[in-house]
Formats: sequence, C-alpha cells, structure tokens
Amino acid sequence: MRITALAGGIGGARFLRGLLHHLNARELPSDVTVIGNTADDITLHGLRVCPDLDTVMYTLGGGIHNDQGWGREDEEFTVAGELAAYGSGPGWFTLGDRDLATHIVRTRLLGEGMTLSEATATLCERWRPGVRLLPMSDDRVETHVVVDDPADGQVPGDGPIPTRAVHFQEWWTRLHASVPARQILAVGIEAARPAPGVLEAIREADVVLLPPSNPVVSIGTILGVPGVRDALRNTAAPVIGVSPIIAGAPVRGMADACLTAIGVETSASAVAALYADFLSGWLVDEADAGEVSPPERVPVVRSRPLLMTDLDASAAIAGAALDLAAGIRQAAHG
Ligand code: FO1
Repeated sequence: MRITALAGGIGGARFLRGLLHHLNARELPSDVTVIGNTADDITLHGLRVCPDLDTVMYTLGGGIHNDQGWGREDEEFTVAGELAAYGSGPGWFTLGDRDLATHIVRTRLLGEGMTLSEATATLCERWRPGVRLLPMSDDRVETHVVVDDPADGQVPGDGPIPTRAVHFQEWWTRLHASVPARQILAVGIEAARPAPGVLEAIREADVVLLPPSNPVVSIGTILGVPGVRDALRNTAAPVIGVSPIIAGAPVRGMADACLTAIGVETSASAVAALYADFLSGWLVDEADAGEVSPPERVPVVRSRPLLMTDLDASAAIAGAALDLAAGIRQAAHG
C-alpha cells in the first residue's frame, strides 16, 4: 500500500509514528511518503533550520525530545549560552547543541549545491525514519505574520495603527500567537515548485492522509504550493483527513489563532470545509460527532476518540483513517 501524508510538526509527527506502529503491528507491507511543510523554516546564525522536517525526522527516527515534541532528547545548551553571552540573538528561539549539528550539516550540504530534498535525504540516512521524507518544495517559502505595531504612545482612535510583518517563528515562539495576526503570508509560495516526487506521490498513492496538523500554517501552506491542490483533486486515492480541532479547540498548538486570522471558525467542520474540494473522508472526535453542518462535499464523516495520548492511541487513530479509506475504496469499486 502506497500511503502519502502531508505533515506539519508535532501533531503530524505523532500521527505518523502511530501510523508506522499500526502498519508494523499488522505486518502490512507499505511504502509511506511524507510531504513536509517547510514554510516555518528560518535562517539563524547563518544556519538553515527546518523545524517541521526535523520534528518528523527525529520523531520517527527515535531522537525527539518526547515531552516537548520538538528538538532532541538529552539536549544540552552550551552553544546557546555562549551565543547569549555575545548578545547574539534572537533570545526567543533556542537551538540545542545536538540539534545544531543537524543545521550545520544541512547548511553545509545546501552550500555545496544540494537541494533541500537531497539534504533532507542525506540527514535521513542517519535517522532512518521509515518513510520517504520530502520537503513540499526545494524553493524557499517563509510564513510571515502581519501584526499591529502601534507608534510609541499611540492609543486607539489616534489614526490607523501601523503594522509590521514578523517571521512566523517570532509570532509563534516569542509572541505565543497572542498578538492577533492581521494577515498570514506565505512569502515565495506563488513561485515555489513542488519538490521532486511530491506530485507523483499524491497521484500514485493508494491512500492520502492529512494528519491533525495546523490547517493554516502547515497543511494550508503545503496546499498553496502550485500543483499540490490539483493533484489532490485529481488523485484516484481516497484523501482522508483527521481533524486537528476537538470540541472547538485545537488538539495542540495555537491553530485557533491561525484560523481566526483567515476568518475561519475553530471547529472540525469549518476545517473540513477548507479541504472540501478534495476530501473523501473526515475523521472527527466523538465530541464533534453531533456537529450539524458536515461540509456538503465531504461524503463520509466518522467519529472516534482523537486525542493522541500515547503511541497506541495514535496508532488506533491512524488505523481508523486507513479503515475509512478502505471502506471508501470498496464502495467506489462496488
Ligand atoms: N519552539 C519554541 O517555543 N521555542 C524555541 O526556542 C524553539 C526552538 C526550536 C528549535 C528547533 C526546532 O526544530 C523547533 C523549535 N521550536 C521552538 C518549535 C517550533 O517553533 C514550532 O513548534 C514549529 O515550527 C511549529 O510547527
């Protein structure tokens, strides 16, 4: 079975770990391709940092800091301390010593002329994540968030409030997404080309999965890469999504702040509506089973517990997504 998944960071990675566990436990031969979001990538201290790709790679490769969900286990921060002593910021994004080695190797490989796909494949030779991990694009795309930037002493009513754009990571980690996003921009997306293998992986899959990743800044950005959305509309594979929203709140992270920024309600059905032009099946939590407005064009909605409390729970959710796909495929082929 060829499975292709679109993934952001922590939620996507935990779902994928469950998926691999489910496939291994059932001894189901499979070939999993993961298309990772790269728009929260950032250059710091001259190093290219790819948080979502690394989160998937470390989680599936057994090197993740489990409680935190990102970064390396048994991490140390000697270099970060030295950088702080030099006053070399930013103070809001800390790179651990072990993690730094990944960014150093990636930056060297990119500097030697490798594409991000090639550099990612090289890093994965060490981690053996058990999936083919593809960046959504080898071209640089960066999410920037437009926030209010009032002049000193400016009070409401003093005229239009100036705005400024900050890198997604600054909004997410320094501002904790607590400052309203006036706009979320994926800078460079119009010119970005899907990385080699991305469109084929969607077209030739037996099942396409959307894990419970952020629908705006993770899945939404991947969908914005020219060609990806069309490939999803045209693939013969059932496309199954897992809701990142349970009972009106994000399972983790601050997806609600991102949804508000694009004028979308924080609900399982509102997120499904964002995918309605290509979604075949939608898995929601039992708490949302009674939502009265299933998106009209999503034919099949199923409910089950969706909290990924541990590996077994994540595996059961992934198994339910595959079962839903199998049911849809069977119905289509009589
Ligand atoms: N998140 C934080 O809240 N603070 C950090 O200092 C931070 C550093 C960091 C370094 C490498 C990495 O791969 C991820 C890191 N994250 C950090 C997580 C990251 O900001 C986000 O959770 C994602 O980009 C959103 O998917």
